[in-house]
Amino acid sequence: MLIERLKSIVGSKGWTQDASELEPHLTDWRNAVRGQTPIMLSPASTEEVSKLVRACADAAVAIVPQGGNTGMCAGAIPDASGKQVILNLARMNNIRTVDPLDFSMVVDAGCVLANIQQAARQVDRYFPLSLGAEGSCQIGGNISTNAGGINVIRYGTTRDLVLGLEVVLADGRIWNGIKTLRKDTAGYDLKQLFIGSEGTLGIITAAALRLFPDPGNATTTLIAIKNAGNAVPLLAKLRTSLADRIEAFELMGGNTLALVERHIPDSKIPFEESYPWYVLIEASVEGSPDVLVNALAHCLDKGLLLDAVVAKSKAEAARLWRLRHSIAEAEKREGVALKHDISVPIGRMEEFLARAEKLLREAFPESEQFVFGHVGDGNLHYNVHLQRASGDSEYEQKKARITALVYDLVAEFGGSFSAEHGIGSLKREFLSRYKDDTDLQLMRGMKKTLDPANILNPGKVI
Ligand code: FAD
Ligand code: 2HG
Ligand code: ZN
Repeated sequence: MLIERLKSIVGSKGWTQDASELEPHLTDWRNAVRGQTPIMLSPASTEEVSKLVRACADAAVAIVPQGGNTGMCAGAIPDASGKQVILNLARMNNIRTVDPLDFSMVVDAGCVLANIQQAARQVDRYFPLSLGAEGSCQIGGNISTNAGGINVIRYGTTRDLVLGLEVVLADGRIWNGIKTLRKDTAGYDLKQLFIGSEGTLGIITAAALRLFPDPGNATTTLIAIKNAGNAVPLLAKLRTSLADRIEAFELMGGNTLALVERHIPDSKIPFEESYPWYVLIEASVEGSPDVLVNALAHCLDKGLLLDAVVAKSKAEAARLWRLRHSIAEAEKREGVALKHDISVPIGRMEEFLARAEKLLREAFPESEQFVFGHVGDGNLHYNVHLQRASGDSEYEQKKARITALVYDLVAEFGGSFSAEHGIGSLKREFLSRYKDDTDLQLMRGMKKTLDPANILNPGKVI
């Protein structure tokens, strides 16, 4: 009965029950989780989303919002019960308005991130959110996970780029918070509740986004460094010398880039010799490239860097960025990586890395760390590979102990066990372990208020 009602709301183009069409929507990008669903709904408008949610609320059936399904914590995958419906936003992909004078645009939630960047560029504006999955992730998914990516150091996380939202609430009401105001202190800032809530408090159907002047052709440089600790003073020096015009500052372990060379065709680290660590930077120094060259020379003199390659063309820059953006894919091809998307205070990064390495070497000598990430934001992907030498249960136990070791150390350093990927279903147990009781009580209270019947993405986050 409900299924027929849902089908009639979206019409024949808006649903599927076909097993092969459903297949890619039932498992996450990492193939860590597999779920089941009776139907996937693909509404074409906010009104359709509203009617679908009302119908599901009437029948007390759970809804799992899904964007590009590139999330790292399986938040967009239904559980195994076969009862939760998937609500996929892909058909809601209109750029509603782009206003270069207001430095803003309004887009449907299902717009693919790369298309949004392109639409901004067409009017000489810049939307800075950028990450490896930008060709397939959707802005609704980015907002729901408060995605980070490579440009946070200059422009902030997704939260800082959202001016307004339109959200369908758990009872089907449409909350219209689409505004492009920079200043608005009239009451609580409700949009903040939905940003980073991973589909558990409402379904985002549209967003007003903040645009920036196009920084033009930035200069891309790959720098070799001796140890990860040098990245921090290197960044400090470059930020001051370049008047903060660093757009991206990404750290990559030598073994991590070697993994990319091994698995990704036509990828090559552009140095004659191998170095222990690399930093990829993007600096908007168009018109005054000497500033960068001089700053790099100074860092060389101070022993902060070993070697550097400045991209001489857009194609060369793209090849360097391809190395960085292929890491997740290379790790996937290599096999199971224990992912730890952590953040620690930037000033204590070196100390954290030294302690973590020592603890892991002593307790799990057979493990290897693949460390990379957005070091300028204090956010590292501290991924650990463990050969499956032992039986299944021993292997699983070891994985859990490694994760506990990393997260306990992160907690000791006052960091976060989830810097930019969210909680989804994969990190729920850690939320209750590492969050304060008052945090958890407030979060549960919000969930109860906004979704009292628990139909929005149950089993995720909280
Ligand atoms: P999905 O995976 O479909 O969904 C993610 C969560 O949001 C789920 O809980 C889902 O229910 C919810 N959701 C989706 N759409 C909506 C909506 N409209 N309303 C309400 N809830 C919704 N992340 C980073 O932060 N930084 C990176 O650098 C980064 N790099 C990546 C590189 C690769 C190669 C890959 C595969 C992923 C990467 N990610 C990164 C993970 C990142 O979270 C996602 O790529 C992206 O933000 C998720 O968007 P999505 O549309 O795929 O969302
Ligand atoms: C990245 O920065 C993504 O490339 C993915 O956040 C991180 O695969 C990972 O661990
Ligand atoms: Zn990342």
